[in-house]
Amino acid sequence: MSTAQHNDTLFQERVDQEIKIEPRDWMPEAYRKTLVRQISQHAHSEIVGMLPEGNWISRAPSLKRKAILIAKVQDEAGHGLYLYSAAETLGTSREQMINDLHSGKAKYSSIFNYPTLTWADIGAIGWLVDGAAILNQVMLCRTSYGPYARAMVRICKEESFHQRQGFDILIALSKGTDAQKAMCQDAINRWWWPSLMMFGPKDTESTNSDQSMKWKIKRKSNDELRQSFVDMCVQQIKVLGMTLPDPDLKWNEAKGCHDFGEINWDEFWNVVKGNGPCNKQRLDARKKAWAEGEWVREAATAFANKRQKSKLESLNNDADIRKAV
Ligand code: FAQ
Repeated sequence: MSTAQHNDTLFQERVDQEIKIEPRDWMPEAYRKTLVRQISQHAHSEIVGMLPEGNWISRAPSLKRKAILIAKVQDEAGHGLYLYSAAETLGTSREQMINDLHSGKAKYSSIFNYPTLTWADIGAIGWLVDGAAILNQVMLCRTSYGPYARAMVRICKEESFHQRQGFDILIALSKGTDAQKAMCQDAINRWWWPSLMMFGPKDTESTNSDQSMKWKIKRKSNDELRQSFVDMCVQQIKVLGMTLPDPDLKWNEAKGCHDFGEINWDEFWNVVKGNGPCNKQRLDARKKAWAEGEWVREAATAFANKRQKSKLESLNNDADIRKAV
């Protein structure tokens, strides 16, 4: 057995024994690459994901809803930052990751390329998008790479609050006027199918799943998670008194889960390839924010350098005093 094969075997044994992989541990290059890809895409999704909801901060229907929405959007920024930090531990710079997002090389979740047309969309995002994100992310709390797993624990706690706030918005609308009820149903209709797409392609089409499952980066397949999501939403929609826009949705006694209609995979790939309703708008907004934040990054670096310099100077002074005594 060659040294490389031996290392691979030892690595897989550690993964199988549920020993977390840490930044300084040896890891196959392909494992590192897969993690950088997934974690950076995840980070980009959190940051781009601030945009559709951010649109509604100035139009929230009350001061209370505005304060809650600001807190939620701010949480998403925090998630992005933990995730960029986790990806940096794998030896990729944040600048590189941001460049890859801006050049279109790195992906981010398809869901954030849809527009938020009404206030009910903010409820639907919280309920459906955060709901889908939680299902996917709970399994990632047990992912094999330590820094990613630890970041996910806090993120999941915050996402649970996000989902509840979304559901709360929808409950209020579902008990409102006929126009509010119609707005609630319309938002659910528009966000339902894109939310199912968030889990990624069918297992048979998923290029990364097999290896990611073997390395325990992923613990459940795209289809398994999607099915849990459908089963969960079927129960929750009853509380809202609304419907899910799928005539093929029905309980399958033999399988013990719900059957549901075929996802429009052409639409999914079209959005992933950059041709969704808001892809251009989202990337333009991120590039603009990055350019306008240049002076902040410069100022923060200058401040950090100055502090470092004065810290070194005071250490040198201490050394001089010690020498003199
Ligand atoms: N959109 O082989 P697979 C959130 C790509 S966070 C775009 O199955 P994998 C919080 C995939 O990258 C939401 N592209 O891939 C929030 C791959 O292409 P590549 C994000 C997608 O990695 C809420 C190709 O298709 N969550 O919502 C998508 O094994 C509210 C083949 O796919 C995460 O990122 C998609 N939906 O499984 C924020 C969680 N699906 O890279 C604000 C972490 C697939 O080879 C407001 N990520 N692709 O060129 C994951 O768990 C996985 O990466 C999956 C995809 C499950 C997303």
